[in-house]
Amino acid sequence: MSLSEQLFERAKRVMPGGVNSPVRAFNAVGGAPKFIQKAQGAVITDEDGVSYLDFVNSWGPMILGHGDPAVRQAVEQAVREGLSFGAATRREVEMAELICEAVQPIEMARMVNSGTEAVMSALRLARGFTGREKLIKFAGCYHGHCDSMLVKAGSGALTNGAPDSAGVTKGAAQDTLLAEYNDLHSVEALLDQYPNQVAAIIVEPVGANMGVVLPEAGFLPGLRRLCDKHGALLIFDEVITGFRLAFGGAVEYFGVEPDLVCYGKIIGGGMPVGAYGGRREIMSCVSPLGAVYQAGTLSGNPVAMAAGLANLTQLRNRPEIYQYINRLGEKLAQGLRQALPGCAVNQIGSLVCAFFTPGPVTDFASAKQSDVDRYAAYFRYMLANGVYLAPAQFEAMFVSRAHTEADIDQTVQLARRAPGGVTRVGLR
Ligand code: HOZ
Repeated sequence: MSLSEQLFERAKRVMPGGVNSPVRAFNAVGGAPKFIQKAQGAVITDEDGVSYLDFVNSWGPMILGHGDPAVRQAVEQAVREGLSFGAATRREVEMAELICEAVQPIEMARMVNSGTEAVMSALRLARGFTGREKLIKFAGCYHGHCDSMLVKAGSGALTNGAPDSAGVTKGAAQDTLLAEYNDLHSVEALLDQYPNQVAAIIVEPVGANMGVVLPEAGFLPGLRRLCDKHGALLIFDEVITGFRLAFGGAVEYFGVEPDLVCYGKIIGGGMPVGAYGGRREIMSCVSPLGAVYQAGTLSGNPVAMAAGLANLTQLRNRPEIYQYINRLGEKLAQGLRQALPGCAVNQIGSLVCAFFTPGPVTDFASAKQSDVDRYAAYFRYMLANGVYLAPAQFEAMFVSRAHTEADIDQTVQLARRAPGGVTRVGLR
């Protein structure tokens, strides 16, 4: 038994499914999860000393790759100064300034500890600001595990067959209205059906938790227009796209201004963190300025802020990093399109996803057409040959600055020989 397998046996006795986040259990792809001991650059190494080219990248935040020297140095310095004070610090001011500078519509931001917290808080704020109760979300979009968002949710909820989670009360879910991604008519119909009742439309500007699903031209501007017409707020969940598609995230990339933006791990360079922000008028409703309560001892934690600042500052100062990772993302997608015939490969910037269906994949329904057993066979082959992909179809591949052209070539070559690959068509 490998050390990973031994750890998994121990873990299953004391942790649900042996993991602290469902997708890590490898239920969707089979086999025991790899227990990761360390990572450097584009490579992660498991407890058995086996190394893999990493396309998970902690689900997004390692845009610079693992173990970036400046991030490590900043964390070491912060640790020497103190782990947590539960009091205001310089670094959280710098982080809020950086976010406001990066993303035009954000005039004020509040730090929290995860994307889930950011979304939960932004939704409460939208309701407090508008005095309305209903929310529109899109089938297949994942916004963390707060109750009102666990309705037709993507990511691990979808992978594990629980897009509508047990334990969510009717009361918590009844104000969540479901629309179809890339379908403005479905949004408009809900706004018409519930006049003056919708507080906010929340969307992943790029769907990245049902695989990667791109917004069609006109979809995001259309949401902006509908929000303006009906007096609802537009919330971008940029947990995946923030600071990745561009320094200003999807807001900059698509040129559409939401009212509120949510961030998670992406602003922490690998540390647990999140933030939400928006126009001053709206953010002024947050306590202690306003009546919408939200708080947290670890919010703005100095070590998390240090890691995030070191990460984001490099991204701000070196725009060529975006050109590089976006070019590699495109190269990877082009390679996979040839390597995996009959698969729809969606890509935007450094986010890539191969669906085992001819596609096109444009929404939740078309994403679910993917043959997840074929994905699992493909995943297992890639893993056995040293490439670590997301252990579920409905996730993204993340390219980082640490990946090289040769890494991409090697990955594509391997995919050609994998089950489903061009040299293995018909074999499983
Ligand atoms: N929700 C994450 C994927 N979109 C998975 C988190 C994790 O397992 O670390």
